[in-house]
Amino acid sequence: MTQITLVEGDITEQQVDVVVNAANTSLLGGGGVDGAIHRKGGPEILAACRELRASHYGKGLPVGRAVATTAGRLPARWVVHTVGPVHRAEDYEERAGLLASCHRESLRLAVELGARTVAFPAISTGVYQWPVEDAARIALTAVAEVLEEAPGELEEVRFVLFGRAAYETFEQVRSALGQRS
Ligand code: AR6
Repeated sequence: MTQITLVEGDITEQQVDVVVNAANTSLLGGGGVDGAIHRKGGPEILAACRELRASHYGKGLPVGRAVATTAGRLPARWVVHTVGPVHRAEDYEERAGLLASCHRESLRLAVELGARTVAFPAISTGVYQWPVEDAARIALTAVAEVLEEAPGELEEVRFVLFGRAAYETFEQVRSALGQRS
C-alpha cells in the first residue's frame, strides 16, 4: 500500500527517486521551486531541458503534461517537470482539470521510470496563485485516484510543503477528504 505523506520542508533536500518540478512551458527555469531545483541540481538539468526543447518539445511542455530529466546533483534520480495552470476564476473547471492532470501524468511517468518514491511541491500555489486549500484538494484527490489504478507500484508519494501554513492546510484537507494519515 502506497503511503501519501506530508512534510514541511524544501523539496530540493528530499531523498526520493523523483522530485516533481512546478515548471513553466519553456522548461528553461524560473523562480520558486523551479529556480531552487535548477540552482541546487546544477547545469545538467538545464542542459537536459534544452535538449527536450530541441527535440520533442519544440513549442515547450503544455500545461498539465509531464516530462523527465536527470536530477543532476539533487539527492534524487530524476526530476519530473510538469506545468501547472495559472489560477483564474473564469475557466476554473478546465484549469482544475489541468492541475489534476499534472499530478496524474507525473505519477504515471514516475511509475514508468521505475521510481518507488516521489516528492511533489504544491504545484501552482506560488507564482500561479492557486489557493492552497483548493490545490490541496485537487492534488490529494488526483494522487489517490492514480494509486487506486496502480496499487503497490509506489512506496511513497510525499507532498513537500514550504512553510507551516501550507503544511497545515494540506493536513486539514487530507482529513476532510477522509484520507488516512
Ligand atoms: N521546496 C518546496 N516548496 C517550495 C520551494 C521549495 N524549495 N520553493 C517554493 N515552494 P512556485 P507555481 C512552494 O511559484 O505556482 C516558476 O517561476 C511555494 O511556496 O514554485 O506552480 C516557474 O518557472 C508554493 O507553495 O510554482 C513557473 O513560471 C509552491 O512551492 C511558475 O513559477 C509552488 O510555487 C510556476 O508557478
